[in-house]
Amino acid sequence: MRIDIISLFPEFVALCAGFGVVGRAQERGLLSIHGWNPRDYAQGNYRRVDDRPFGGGPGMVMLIDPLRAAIDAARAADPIRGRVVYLSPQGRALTQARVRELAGQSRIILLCGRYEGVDERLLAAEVDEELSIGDYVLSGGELAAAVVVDAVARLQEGVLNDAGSAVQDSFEGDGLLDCPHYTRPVEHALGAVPEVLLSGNHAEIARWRRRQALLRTRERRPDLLAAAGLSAEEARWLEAQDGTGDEAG
Ligand code: 9WO
Repeated sequence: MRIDIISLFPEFVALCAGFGVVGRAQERGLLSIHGWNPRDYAQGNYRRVDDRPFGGGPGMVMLIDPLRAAIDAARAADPIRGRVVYLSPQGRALTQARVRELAGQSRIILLCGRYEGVDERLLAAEVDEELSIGDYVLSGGELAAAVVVDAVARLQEGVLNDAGSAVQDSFEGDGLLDCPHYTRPVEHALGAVPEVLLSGNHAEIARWRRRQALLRTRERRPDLLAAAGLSAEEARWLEAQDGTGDEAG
């Protein structure tokens, strides 16, 4: 997969993608990231990329032409069309389902704004999809773009060493939050590992994990529970739990 980043700080996004699983994806040639800086396509000695908003008010608005030239340059570098995705708080919510859909593309072009935003005419003409990573405002789209790159990269075939780990993620498999995880040592000053996980009884372990996931999802994200498709037996079991924590069993 090829990802192009249109940004005044394209190296920043690339740096975010340089470590761990995503860095390895690049080393293995499963992912290539290319940055395009509108400043390089801006005119005049000052290479302006922004100007004051019509109608007045605080902040600056990114100019159409340097952004369009940067997008054109990215397009000219590869014949794959690639969807242009703009990261902004006004976008549709990024979900794991949308991540999976993006991960299936052979190319995406991520457009990062700065200042107060981008001239609406550029967005209308060039942007195929506007995405938000959450209901908060950042100082630019770059961190949101890095989130998209990370989420999409780890789903590329061959990136995760264990093929099962992507489907076991929260949201990906059963629509529930993940269960708790434990590793060595069994006994620690901070507590013991739950007995069931040491039992070797895989059916019991699976049931315990599922129930832990149900408890946490009800506690932390009740909104997800409705869509998770509980069996009648599970719903009854959950109903009978008092809701005072994750440790019921
Ligand atoms: C800046 C500003 C300055 C003065 C008055 C009003 C203002 N609004 C903004 C603003 O919202 N700037 C945005 C910064 C413009 C688009 C890029 N920026 C951005 C993207 N901030 N947060 C995101 C983002 C992207 C995806 N998901 C969550 C947040």
